[in-house]
Amino acid sequence: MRSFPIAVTALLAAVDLVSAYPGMGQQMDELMSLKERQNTPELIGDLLTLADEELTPTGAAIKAILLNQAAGQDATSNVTLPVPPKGSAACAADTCCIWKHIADEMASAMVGSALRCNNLARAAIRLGFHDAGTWSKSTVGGGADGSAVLARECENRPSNNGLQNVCSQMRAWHQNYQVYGISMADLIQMGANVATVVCPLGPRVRTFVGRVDSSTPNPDGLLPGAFQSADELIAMFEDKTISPAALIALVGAHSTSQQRFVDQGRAGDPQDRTPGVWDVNFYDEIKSTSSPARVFKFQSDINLSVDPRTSGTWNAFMSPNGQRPWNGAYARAYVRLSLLGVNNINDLTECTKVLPPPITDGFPIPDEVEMGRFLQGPRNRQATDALLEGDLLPEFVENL
Ligand code: HEM
Ligand SMILES: *[C@@H]1O[C@H](CO)[C@@H](O)[C@H](O)[C@H]1NC(C)=O
Ligand SMILES: CC(=O)N[C@H]1CO[C@H](CO)[C@@H](O)[C@@H]1O
Repeated sequence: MRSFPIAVTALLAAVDLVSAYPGMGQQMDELMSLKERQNTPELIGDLLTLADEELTPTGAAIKAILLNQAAGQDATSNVTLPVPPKGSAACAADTCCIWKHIADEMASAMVGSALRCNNLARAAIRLGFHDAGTWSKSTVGGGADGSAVLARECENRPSNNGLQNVCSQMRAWHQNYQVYGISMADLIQMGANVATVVCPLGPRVRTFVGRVDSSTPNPDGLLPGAFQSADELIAMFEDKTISPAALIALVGAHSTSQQRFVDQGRAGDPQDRTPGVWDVNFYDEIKSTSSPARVFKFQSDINLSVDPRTSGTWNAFMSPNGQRPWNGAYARAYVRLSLLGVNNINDLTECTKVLPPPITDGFPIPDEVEMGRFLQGPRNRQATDALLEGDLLPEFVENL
């Protein structure tokens, strides 16, 4: 840390101080309060009008996360074992109990044989964004209300192309668990957070339940496209109370992804060299002039990586030092995103403890040779499909 030039140090602090460097002490606190004085993050929902003395412990905790005063991730909280069976009185007595059952079921569906996160996981992360992201300060209604599934936005809006399978899966899970009183809105956000933490190196984003569902279609036109300019994207996210720095953290979710519809001729091509892994190679690759053939870059990501308002944050998330600040910044930004349009924040319950543990100690690529061949080679259906499923790549790659 000491070897960073001042500007980089200040930037890392601005991006995410608390969770990147817990307990760094005096020097960092000063940088943080400087940043805070310059640009206090906005509050959202009922937190805009509630006085501090009216806040529940959870309301106060969320407010602290939004104001950069507490971490948005939590690697260690855990449930008490044994977990009561679903349907038991003991399980019904604890709001988070049923969510432990749900999170376990989700986690096992979201990882493949290579221990990378799979298609369902990626889609669940994107769905979390697309359900919540239909809210803005300048429109009415919308947000994290389950409408992506309940109002069939998934099926009816081109912006949700590729999310149909995860929406069917959410519908099936909801069918199985609605008897326990869960909302679709919470199910979708739980899905996103389980998916994020089962991706190797992904943060364990603090997770809250108690959102209210809606089956009314949300405002349309509030989600971004891959050919938009940095100007448009920054304005779109600022209208959601998401700062340019937070936007840069959030788009890092493309670290895991494999596009299908931006260029259908290249369906399954990943956005960095390590699809299914929540690492910072995405930030490197977007700026690299020597990416392998299979890495497919969105123009929107390229534009954001070079815009003067966002390039500093982008650079701070690149390797070799970007992982920790990125995870912290992503988690904080995602807590905000997951609560857009939610007007009962003060009544929510924190259930982070039900999430699987994070994989924090690095992730050696188990099929490095095959991955190298895949990345450098022409399109290969077998390898692409294995990658989509989070499975080990086949040993002998034949071109199809
Ligand atoms: C600048 C804003 C953004 C743009 C323009 C954008 C655009 C896109 C596009 C075009 C795809 C590919 C879809 C396909 O062809 O299958 C995609 C995938 C994805 N996006 Fe974004 N996105 C943005 C922000 C975000 C954010 C904020 C998140 C999450 C927090 C996110 C998470 C994902 C994930 C996980 C995928 C992979 C989905 C899958 O594999 O099924 N994106 N995004
Ligand atoms: C919670 O406890 C279980 C059982 O001991 C363990 O497998 C799991 O890794 C723990 N989770 C976290 C987040 O530490
Ligand atoms: C505002 C901005 O940076 N837009 C650019 C995004 O990328 C495309 C393709 O390089 C450029 O044509 C735009 O000018």
